[in-house]
Amino acid sequence: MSKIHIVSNRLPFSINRKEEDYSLKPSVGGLATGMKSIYKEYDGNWIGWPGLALDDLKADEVTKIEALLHKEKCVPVHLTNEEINLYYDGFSNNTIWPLFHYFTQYVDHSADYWEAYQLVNQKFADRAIEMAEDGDTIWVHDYQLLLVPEMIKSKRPGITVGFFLHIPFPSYEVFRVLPWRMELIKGMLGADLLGFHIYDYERHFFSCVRRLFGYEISFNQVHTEDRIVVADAFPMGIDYDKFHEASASIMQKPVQERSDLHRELEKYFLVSPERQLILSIDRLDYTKGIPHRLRAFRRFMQDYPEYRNKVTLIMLAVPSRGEVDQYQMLKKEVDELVGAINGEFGNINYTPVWYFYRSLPFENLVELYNSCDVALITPVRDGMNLVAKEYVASRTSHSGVIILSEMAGVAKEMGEAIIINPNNEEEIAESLKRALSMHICEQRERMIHLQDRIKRYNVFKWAREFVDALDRVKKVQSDLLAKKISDSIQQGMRKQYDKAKRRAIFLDYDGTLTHFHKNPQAAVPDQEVKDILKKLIADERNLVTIISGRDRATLEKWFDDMPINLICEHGVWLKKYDHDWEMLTAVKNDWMPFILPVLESFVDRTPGSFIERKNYSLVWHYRKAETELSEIRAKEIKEELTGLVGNLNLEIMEGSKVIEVKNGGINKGIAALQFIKNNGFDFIMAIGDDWTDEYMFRELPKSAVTIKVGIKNTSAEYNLESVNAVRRFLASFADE
Ligand code: ADQ
Repeated sequence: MSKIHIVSNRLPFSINRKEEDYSLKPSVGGLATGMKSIYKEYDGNWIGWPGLALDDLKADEVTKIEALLHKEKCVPVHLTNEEINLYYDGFSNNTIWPLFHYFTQYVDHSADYWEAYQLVNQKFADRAIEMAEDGDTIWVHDYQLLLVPEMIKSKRPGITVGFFLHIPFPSYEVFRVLPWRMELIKGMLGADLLGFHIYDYERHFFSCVRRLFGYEISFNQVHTEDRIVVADAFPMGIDYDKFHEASASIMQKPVQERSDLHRELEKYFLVSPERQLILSIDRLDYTKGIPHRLRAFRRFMQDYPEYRNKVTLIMLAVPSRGEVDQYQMLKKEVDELVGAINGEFGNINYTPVWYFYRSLPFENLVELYNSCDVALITPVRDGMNLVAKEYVASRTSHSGVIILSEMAGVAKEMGEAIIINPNNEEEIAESLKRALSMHICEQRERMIHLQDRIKRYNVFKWAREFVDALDRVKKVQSDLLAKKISDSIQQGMRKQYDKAKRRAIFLDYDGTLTHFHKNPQAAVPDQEVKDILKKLIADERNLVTIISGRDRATLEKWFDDMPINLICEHGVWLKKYDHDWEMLTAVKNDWMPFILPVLESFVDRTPGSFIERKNYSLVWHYRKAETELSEIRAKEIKEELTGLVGNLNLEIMEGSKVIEVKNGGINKGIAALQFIKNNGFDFIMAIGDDWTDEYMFRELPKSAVTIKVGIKNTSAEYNLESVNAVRRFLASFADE
């Protein structure tokens, strides 16, 4: 069975040092729980940083730690203090984290960080590659390792790579700010499957891919030059039963066995049974909107004085990234706000905000989830937010209300929560009032629905769905790759080719022999193409024809120094190398004055697009225009033209970033057929990249070798992945 290995910044254990002795402490986070089930089941390794700096360890300590980790099938990537400082605190947490959470003002673009990020990502990739064999899967996690998928794939294409991003993926307008935006996307595109928490992040990612790389995206598949990459949304879940069962058992414990915190809470309710508790739990991070929440609570105390002395906000903040300036400032702001609110509304018997700046043991966390009437979860940006799910899972009584920010990924799954805008203090204050006074029947109705969903789509299901989706991606890829020309297929073709006495070779130009250019007139044939063509032509048995949508003048100018046949404007014109141009079918161009104004109106409204006038067709080019706008415009233009072309016997053709209006009844297939008619060819080959070439693939005799460029659905018999592959393929015929 092929294995699944996990790569994440941290290993799922932390290392405890007691004098000379070391032990491992398992992490309890969501990722560790979900992934443990996978890497154990699939007999893989977990590759990650063990959490201690290499410079702080002696050689024998490293050996001891490695041995402990080895038993758990964990493979350490050791990092020095400097690497941690630049790669982790630096690029990961000071560049990507603020940028991806829309805090552009905090983004640090230090080149040192970027250097270290690349080097450390390479370390992770190398370690992962060492552990995996071809056919295995490596599942890479999160924003610290965005370059790893490509680093693995480029060295070992036989390994399947999955990637999951745990934080938001920002919109293009934010992402474009980064100097290394191309590199990050390229890194991610090394994966076969990319997972995001919600569709919005996936959509932003696609938008960046389209705009930065111009790759075609159909449904959720990105077609790169030589591969298909799939992206999808997988909302991460929690270990529901663990929280639910812990909560049930804690509540059944006899009083003397209960934790101090639990007893304190009970005492509090005993003294004032009317009191209600609001819970707020996060890492102390500027993305979590903690000051906004405190201000909203102050507003609530002001607007609804009847709740003073009756409602307490329990605010837990886990210390996080304390060495970073912004986090220190945040801590100060939160301390001051808590002080101000308690000063303003508190008295000897009443403290409105109970503030804890520390991490709590699991049991206490569940007790709090269980005891608080309202969970106030108001991040300004959050990839998912598992606290909301943990609160739901712990509510064994089915009561309780969640107030949830629309900016958290989890809000998409929790329609039954009260959804708020975290910047709207008034709305949050009102929602607090609504939550605290919500009838118990309504609370239960909402909570039962939430529990149903979160229990079903738990962290194990989430991990399983990702792995199943990876299998489906492999199937899609292998179906498309089934047409790829292997060495043995190529040898077979070669035999046919050698035996043949008269060969017809049809070659499309743009996207087949040469890459697309933003300016079509710049796509002049380079020396390599010319050399390949010349060698093919030098064999007397070969009749080589460039078959293109281009106009006569351009093709003639580019190929006037070689004895080659030309078919242009998709089959309107033919020029045998020693003859004049002839028209294959009688066509007209008196329709142009009707169509031209329509195209012009689209040029005016789509900056960067332009019109090419050929003798017998008009082309609207939009490769240079802004991608998303031009795709909308392309749909509009087709709709508008469809109403006009019917009566004029015209056709609308959609090529690669072009819409062409031309005479009906003409295409590359008809032209190629006319050309080979009665000519006794015993070897026919056609290569092309877009759907205008599909006519050729369909019309030519079954015995013809038809080849589509790019991994796409096609009626051609074979696939070559790129222009470069076409050149190599043709050169191999030309050379021998
Ligand atoms: P985080 O930003 O860490 O995760 P979150 O998903 O809420 O955010 O997870 C926090 C975890 O810490 C929870 O499991 C919670 O129980 C625990 N925790 C919080 N306060 C605690 C305390 N005082 N003591 C002990 N434990 C405490 C990132 C992304 C999220 C995404 C997750 C998972 O930022 O958006 O949901 O990854 O993909």
